Formats: sequence, structure tokens, C-alpha cells
Amino acid sequence: MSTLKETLFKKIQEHRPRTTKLVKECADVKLGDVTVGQAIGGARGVRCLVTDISYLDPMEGIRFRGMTIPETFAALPKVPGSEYPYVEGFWYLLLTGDVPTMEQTLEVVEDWKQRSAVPEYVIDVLRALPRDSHPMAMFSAAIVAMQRESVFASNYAAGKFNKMTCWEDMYEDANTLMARLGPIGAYIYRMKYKGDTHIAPDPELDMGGQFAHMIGQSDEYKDVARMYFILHSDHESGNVSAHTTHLVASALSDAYYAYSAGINGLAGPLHGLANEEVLRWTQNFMQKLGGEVPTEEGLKEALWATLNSGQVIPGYGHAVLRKTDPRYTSQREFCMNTPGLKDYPLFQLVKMIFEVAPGVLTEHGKAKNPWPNVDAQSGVIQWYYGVTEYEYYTVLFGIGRALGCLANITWDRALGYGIERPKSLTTAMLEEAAGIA
Ligand code: FCX
Repeated sequence: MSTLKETLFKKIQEHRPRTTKLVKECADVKLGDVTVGQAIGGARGVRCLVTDISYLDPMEGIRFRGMTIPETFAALPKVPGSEYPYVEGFWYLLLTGDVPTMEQTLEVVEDWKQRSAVPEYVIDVLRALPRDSHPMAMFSAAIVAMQRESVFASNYAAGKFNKMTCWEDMYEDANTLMARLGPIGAYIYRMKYKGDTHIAPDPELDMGGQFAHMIGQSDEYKDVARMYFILHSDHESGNVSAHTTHLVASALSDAYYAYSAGINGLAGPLHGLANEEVLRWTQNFMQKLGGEVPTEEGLKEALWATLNSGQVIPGYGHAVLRKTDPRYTSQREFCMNTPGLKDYPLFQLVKMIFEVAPGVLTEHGKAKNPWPNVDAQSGVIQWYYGVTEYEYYTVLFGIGRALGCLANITWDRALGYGIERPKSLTTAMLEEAAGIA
């Protein structure tokens, strides 16, 4: 058994009595009430999900296993010669809550290498799709195509389902998926945008470095990939991609079905696709100016024009956060500390939007949070390094988001979380409850 699996096993055994006790002795304890507004308005703020992998404080932002983003980056073992940690070590942290040693991290690196070959039939599926399919549709199709390899599904079909040990099958599927998502994403990228030419993996590289190599990027971009995947990994359980993955897995669907569904949710413009929208918006705006540096007034006008046409300002606002997203800040710092990027015109514009948009949104008076989220800042870094195909950006998000979603559904199995099935009411019932029937 690998160190990661052994540690996870111990953590699961330690944790199970806590969940059992809560279910047996405290099931009737109230966590809150549900209002009519919440029932109609996307269950915003309804406290009915449980995860220990990350927690999102509205003012502070995300903590992974109790650690802020800077603490996480500082604590994890770094790739030699790099300022950023191994994604594999972060996976260890998300699953177990422990910061791994370098040796433990390298075990995961090796394990993922063994699992990382993309099967030929997945390539066939990708190639069979019309080449103008959205990369997220391709990504989702590739993931669900691999369902035939699910250890969980095959053991279930063979009558070997066991509530206490089935997390191990989920763990197998989750690791295989994690190992392959980078190479699949790279295949899609090269097939769609780089003349269908492909780059073989380098056996020496870690997951993040390998992705950079396989899309044909520079050495510098290796850290960008590592940073991106970690920053986009998890945002507790209620966001659309994490919740969808959890919901689908709650029917005992395997990791392939569940994460393919999660990817489909991430592809919505109010969620992960916002990073594509941000770049489209800023590029269109810059084009209209014909290369001129925008004035604050011009920018304000463009933001108002977007709002007045009934569209949202992409990259701004959040369902939970009420402050600038620390994932935004972390990427902004990366830009400020990278010579070349710091003075890059597109970054200057993104900075200017940060100075202007919160005021405009506040004056507009609708968004509860006028501050930027992760998507406002992510595209500019990609653009700078030459990844200018912005419809691809959500695939990058999807590779990273898998870390959180798959860690969560492994724990869902370990703790035996039930099939999700909230109760529906009719409009007449709401009217009656509100006394307006
Ligand atoms: N621009 C314009 N209007 C906005 C807005 C924005 N950026 N953010 C919120 N609003 C509007 C909402 O559309 C809503 O209007 P309505 O009353 O007419 O329906 C009103 O303000 C109240 O919404 P609010 O409660 O603040 O926000 P929600 O929880 O409903 O929605 C999202 C949160 C993120 C969906 C919303 O802020 C939004 O659409 N932002 C732009 C898209 C975006 O950046 N998404 C990425 C978010 C995230 F980080 C991710 O998942 O990747």
C-alpha cells in the first residue's frame, strides 16, 4: 500500500466515529432555516453540505485543509528549481490533511506517471468529435469515455460492493483520472490549436511540468501550470462543479461519470467559463480602442454598457465571497513579480478594471459582492505566455478543479454519505407558507 493510501486509511478510520456519532446522536440538531428566497434563489447560503477538505470564509476566502493560499504554497515540497510546489503533494494534502514530505510527494509523482498513459480509444473519441466542438465538451466526453475502466463500477457490477472498503475503488479511479487529465487536456489543445501535432511526455517531469511540456510551453510556464492547478482546485462543496460531482457520485455513480458531469457544470459562463468571458470582454474592449490605452472614463462607459445590455461583468461577484478573492490576489502577485508581465498592457488593463469595476458595480447596486473573483485575473497570465485560445481556459480550470472534486468524492464514499435528494415544493405551497395564497 502506498504511503498516501495508508495515511488516508488511518485518517478515515479516525474520522468515521465522528460522523457516526453525529448521525446517531445529533441528527435533529438544527443548522438553520430555509427561506422562500433560498428555495427559489439557488439554495444560496443553505447549510446542508459537509466537507473537511476546504472551507470558504466570505471575508477571508479559501483555506485548504485549514491553510490559506500563501501558507499552502509555503508548506508543500517544491519542485527542484521551482518556486511552486508539486501538484501531487497538494493532492496528498487535500486527501489526508497532512503536509507530505518530499519522499511521500515523490511516491505520488511516480504513481501518477504509471497511470498517465491516455488510452488510444480516448484519442479516437476526441478525434471523432467535430473539431470545432468546445474544448470543454471534448474534455467531458474524454472523461466519460474512460468510465469502462472504473474499478468502482466493475467491482459493484461483480457484487463486491462493501460500504467500508468501497472508498478504495474510488481512490483508484480518482488517481487514474488525476494522472490522465493533464495529458488529455494537452492532447485537446494540440489537436485543436497547434496543427494536430503532439508532444510525447517527458518521463522526468511532475504533473504540472508535464502539462506545460505537452502543450509545447516554455520552462517558465511550468510554474504557471502548478500554480493554476492548485489555485483552482477546491472552493468547498457548494459551487456548481463540486456540487454536481458530489451529487452524481451520491447515486454511487463512479468518478468518471461524476467528474464528467462536474466538468459540464464548470463550462457554464456564470461559473468556470467566466475566465473565457473575461478575456473575450477585455480583448473586444481593447480592439474597440484600436490599441490606445483606455482612460478611466472610457472603461467606466464600457462597464456600464455591459451592465445596461443586461450582461454581467465577468470575473466580478461571488455567491459566497464578500471581498477580493485571494485566488485573484495570488495571481495578481504572480503578475507583479514576473518581469515582463508587470508592465504587460493587458495586465495594466486588468489592474485598471480592478480599480474601476467595484465602484461601478456598487453604484449599479445589484451584485452583493463587487470585488473580483479568480476568473478576473487568470486569463491574462495565459495570454502573456502565448496561450491565447481563450475558449480553452476553462479546461485548465477543469484539470485543477478535479483535485478538489475527486478528493471530496473519495471521502464521500469513506464516510458513506447518502444519496442526495432534497425536497421540492410547489409554487402554491410557497404562497401558502408565505400567507399570500
Ligand atoms: N455583473 C453584473 N451583475 C452582477 C454581477 C456581475 N459581475 N454579479 C452579480 N450580479 C447581479 C446578479 O446577476 C443578480 O442580479 P438579478 O437580481 O437581476 O438576478 C444580483 O447581482 C445579485 O446577485 P448576487 O447575489 O450578488 O450573486 P449570485 O450569488 O446570484 O451570483 C455569480 C454569483 C458569481 C454567478 C455572479 O456574481 C456573476 O454572475 N458574476 C459574473 C460571472 C463570474 O465571474 N462567474 C465566476 C464566479 C466564480 F469565481 C467561479 O465559479 O468561477
